[in-house]
Amino acid sequence: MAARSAREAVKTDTIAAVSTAWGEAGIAIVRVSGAGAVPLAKSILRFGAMGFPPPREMRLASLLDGAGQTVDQVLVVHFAAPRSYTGEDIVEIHTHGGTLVAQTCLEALLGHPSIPARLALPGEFTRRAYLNGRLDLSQAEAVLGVIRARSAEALRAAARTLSGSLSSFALEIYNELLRLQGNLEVGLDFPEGEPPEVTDEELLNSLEELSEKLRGLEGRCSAGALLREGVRVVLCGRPNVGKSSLLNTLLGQDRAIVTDQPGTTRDLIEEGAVWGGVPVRLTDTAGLREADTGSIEASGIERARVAMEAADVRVWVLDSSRPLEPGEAQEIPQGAVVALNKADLPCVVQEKDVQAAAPGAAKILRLSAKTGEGLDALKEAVLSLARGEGALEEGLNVTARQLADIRACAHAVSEAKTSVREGVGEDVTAGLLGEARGALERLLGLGGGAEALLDSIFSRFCVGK
Ligand SMILES: Nc1nc2c(ncn2[C@@H]2O[C@H](COP(=O)(O)OP(=O)(O)O)[C@@H](O)[C@H]2O)c(=O)[nH]1
Ligand SMILES: [Mg+2]
Repeated sequence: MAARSAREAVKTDTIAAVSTAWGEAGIAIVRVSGAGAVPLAKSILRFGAMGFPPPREMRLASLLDGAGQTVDQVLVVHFAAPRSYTGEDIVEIHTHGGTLVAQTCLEALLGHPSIPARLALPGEFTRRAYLNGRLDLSQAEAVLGVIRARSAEALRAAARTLSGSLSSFALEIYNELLRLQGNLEVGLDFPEGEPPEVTDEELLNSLEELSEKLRGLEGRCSAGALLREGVRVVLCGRPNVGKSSLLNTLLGQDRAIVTDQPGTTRDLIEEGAVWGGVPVRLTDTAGLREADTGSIEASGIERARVAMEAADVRVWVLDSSRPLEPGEAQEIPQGAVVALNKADLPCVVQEKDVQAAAPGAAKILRLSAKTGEGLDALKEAVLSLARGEGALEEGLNVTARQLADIRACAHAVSEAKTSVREGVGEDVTAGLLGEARGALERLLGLGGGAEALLDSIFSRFCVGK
């Protein structure tokens, strides 16, 4: 009951915020949403002879401060409920840029003696859009994807999700699950001997089709998650093999210190780049070797290990101009890209030697941090590892949470297939289909997302969105 009334309050308060970034700029936009939006706007604005604008028409007005003095000439637009971003009455006041005008406008709105309004919480406008059915949860999260996009490709993926590509595809799967589950449950109510609604073969075919669709969706979403979160790439290997040089050449700038003294890089160095439309976070690490415990170098090595754990792709750097050190090739982690650096020098270590010593390596490439030779191939190898099956042009911008929901759905469908094949019973299969459906309900926020989930999603937004 308490939770419900909190939610009602969230829905009915009038909220206001400055929706543009702080600082000097051409304009700033103050946004008000809720039943008090129009009367509040009228109370702090003075319009010319034409009066308050009809919905979706912009008009000039004077913004008044508490004492009735004109503070600024502003443009005002009004969106009437339910045809607005939040589904409520919205008024937007476009002031001249500069923090003070927008702040004065906001204070005038929040300080009205008889029409209550409060400052919006982070993401609250978008949360209301979701609560009022203007967006589903996957679209609401895509709004943040659009705001945070770090590359043009990521922005396109977020826009596809926002326009409903993910929702419509997921809804199609959802409805199919509902239909199959319904058929099974009808079958359950039939007395012995009645013909079943669907044969096992039909059911298996339908489930197979669903699995296929979910695989496609998962591929598109992993590509999109990549675009959204960026790929974390860690450069690791023994000291002096050229990790810092490689970072610098990849970035086109001298970011990390390069010396011929082993153990120079001690802290992690992180920089962002965009490769082939994908945002990448590159981390240079201290060389991995035994160091005196407690030394500065030892703590750098510990951080390097943590960074390696968290990375999407590990690039293991070797110096191909000198024989490998004992145990060096054996340290190469499974699935790493091996960079045989210093290819500009006479070659001592061959690809095939590394292949034999580290059969788990995903790719072995000769390159030179000094001349830049082989670096494009390295970028391509990193991206193709991170991307997996999905094509970026089809990518849907999803969060890790959404990807997990899609995977949970696919998992339940595949369990359902097994249960049909093994003849475990229709009630079990129906239960699994219900689970699959539940995962999609979470994805889309159908039937009202749990309050805690909504809090965690919308708290990542800025105030005013
Ligand atoms: N010839 C040549 N020297 C390199 C190359 N990459 C790095 N070096 C040299 O190798 C030494 C160690 O490089 P650094 O980047 O500090 O290695 P780190 O300890 O792995 O970070 C420096 O003297 C670099 O100039 C390369 O591709 N070719
Ligand atoms: Mg270094």
